[in-house]
Amino acid sequence: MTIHFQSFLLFHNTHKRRRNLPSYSSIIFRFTLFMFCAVSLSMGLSSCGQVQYGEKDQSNFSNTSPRSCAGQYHAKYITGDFAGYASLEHFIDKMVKKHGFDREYLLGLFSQARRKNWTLSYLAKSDQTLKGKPAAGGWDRYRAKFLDERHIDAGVDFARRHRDGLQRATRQYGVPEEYILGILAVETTFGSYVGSHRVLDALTTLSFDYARRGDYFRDELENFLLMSRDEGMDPGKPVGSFAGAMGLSQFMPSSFLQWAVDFNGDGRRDLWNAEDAIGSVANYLAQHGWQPGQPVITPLSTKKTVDLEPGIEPRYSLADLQQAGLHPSGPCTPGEPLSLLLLRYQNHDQYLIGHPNFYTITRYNHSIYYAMAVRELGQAIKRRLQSEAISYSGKSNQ
Ligand SMILES: [Ca+2]
Repeated sequence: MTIHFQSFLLFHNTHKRRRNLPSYSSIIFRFTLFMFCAVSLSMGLSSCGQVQYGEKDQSNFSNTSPRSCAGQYHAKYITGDFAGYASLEHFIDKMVKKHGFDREYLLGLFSQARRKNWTLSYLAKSDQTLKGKPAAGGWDRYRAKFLDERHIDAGVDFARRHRDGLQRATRQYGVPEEYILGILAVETTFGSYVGSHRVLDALTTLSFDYARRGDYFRDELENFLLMSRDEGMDPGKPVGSFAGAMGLSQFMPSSFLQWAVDFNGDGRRDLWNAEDAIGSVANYLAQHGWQPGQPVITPLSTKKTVDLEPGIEPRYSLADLQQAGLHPSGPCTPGEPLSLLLLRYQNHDQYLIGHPNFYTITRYNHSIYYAMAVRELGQAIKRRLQSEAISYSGKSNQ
């Protein structure tokens, strides 16, 4: 797109210097100029500006117009850290054929990408720690990272500044404010830390140097380039987590394409914007099955060893749990699929029922402790807001 536009300017300037040409030449010249502009425009659209999405993506972009690739990138071949990577060249071939990207634009872009070795070693360690059963005290340690005054204060401040957006999201998507707040708190402490790694570097490194999950990250890289083009974003600019998660809500590019919404109405989906992040989190939960007004967890009482296997998956009925000597402390809807949750404190274990809404939170991050921290932090922020509202109301009535 850049090249075509520059070519047009060069020609246009030439045209300005030829104003005194004879009329016949002028007609020929103007016709030539018209044809050149038409071809340039056509090439520009076909190379970069035309958005071609799969069926699944089309509905998500119905309210946005196609935009051009942003950024000044152009090269004839890949230089830099990824020079000579045949797998990257195949990827670029795919982006050109499947989505109509300009090859030289992508060659230039990936010549700027940097290989991040520490990302690879960090992910390899993360894979190892995922194996094995949760250790005693695991929930104490996880909970302590989030359930503190810093997160609660930040949540109260964020809720005050974005009260209208939170209320609108709850009305529109049926998700209570405290769960939106809980996710934004655990993900980035409301934007205090959204990551400092260039998404291009993270995803390119993980796509072509991390064999174990290369397929996954190549899909995310593909989605990242589509996202950047659609939103008119320079793909060399966004920063995020070491794995390419972006914005206050830490969406991966595939989640962005499917679930991000323009909630402040400025025509762009921007997860670094608080209001768009609020709407996008609510939309994500709603689309993953959030049931308004339904419970999330119910504590279980038990006095003997539990024989059932705990886990995220909702594979038990209420009768299954009761037969195993587990009794809910609150009402449960007969017939709903339930998860048996285990929280491992230092000195004891606690079992809870995870209702379908709990399972929905785990679709954001597949971890029982993550979803529990989201819930507890959201509840803590809600209680603080309520106590301050009562305090304020009491003062105003005096
Ligand atoms: Ca927006």
